[in-house]
Amino acid sequence: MSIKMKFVMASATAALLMGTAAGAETWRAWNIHSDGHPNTAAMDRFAELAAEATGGELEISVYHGGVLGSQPDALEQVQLGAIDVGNFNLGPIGPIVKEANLVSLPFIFKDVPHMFRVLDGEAGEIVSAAMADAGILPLAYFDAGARSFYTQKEINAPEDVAGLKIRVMNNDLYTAMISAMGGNPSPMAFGEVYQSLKTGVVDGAENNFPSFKNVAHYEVTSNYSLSEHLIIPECICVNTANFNALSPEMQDAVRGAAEEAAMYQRELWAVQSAEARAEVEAAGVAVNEIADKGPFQAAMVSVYDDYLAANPDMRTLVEIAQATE
Ligand code: BDP
Repeated sequence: MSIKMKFVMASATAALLMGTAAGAETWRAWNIHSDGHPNTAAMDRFAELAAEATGGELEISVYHGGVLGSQPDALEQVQLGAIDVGNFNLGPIGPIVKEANLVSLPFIFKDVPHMFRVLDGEAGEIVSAAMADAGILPLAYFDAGARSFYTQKEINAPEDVAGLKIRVMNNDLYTAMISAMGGNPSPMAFGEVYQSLKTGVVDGAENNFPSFKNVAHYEVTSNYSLSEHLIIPECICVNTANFNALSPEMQDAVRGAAEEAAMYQRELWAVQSAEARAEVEAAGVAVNEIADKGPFQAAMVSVYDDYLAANPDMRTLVEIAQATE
């Protein structure tokens, strides 16, 4: 039997299981990244797997390159159900869902595996439930590595950030983080950063290697300093009501597709982060290790203190994360 035939039969079986009466449904999916980024491949895979698992009952049209709007706008659209699903970063979710801010506290995680252990545990359950309540239900989580600073000079200590205008994502915690190092934070949409770096509107930004490479920020930057100050997961997140409106079988199928796509994303991420680093280095970007990150962590004490004083109800969540081995 040809592969195509097998697929048709598998789809027909799935369609029978799902019940075909309602007819196919189409979801609009948001993705900020373009071709060549691991998340773009993972979102395409998610759409494919969802179609397969639902026997074609759910068609997901993925709009890449942020064409459906900036991330903060797209998140609002998801809450309203105008965009059904997307690959979102938990950073810009923080201003909407307080609990999601756990992951935006600088240096809260020891490394990426620790971040996933926290997400897979009690803290993660609290964060996911709060997101779902706000209309942004996480189906699975992506690896987004760690974010580090890039500017026209080496950063080795917080003093090196002092006086620099640094672009950050839309979240007061990032503004506080840069201010605590003596820098000038500049919240800005991702799509505007290249031009701002190029024309000197900002002196630098911070991101992981795949995103740094994919949107060509490395072309207008000379140094990437491994501060690794933020380890922010990303999700495949869906409008909660639209997901709940699916039959239980369809929900299982879509969740399974998201989980499998996320596993695929994590594999791609490992390979492509290393490749992206090698590529930007080959293109002339100097990458430096930071011998002692202690001073950066010390500079964040006031950020934690101020944040927890203003949000005392976040203290337990922070403690659970910090106590996670
Ligand atoms: C990338 C994230 C994306 C963010 C972007 C940014 O994948 O969600 O919008 O950084 O810095 O790494 O805005």
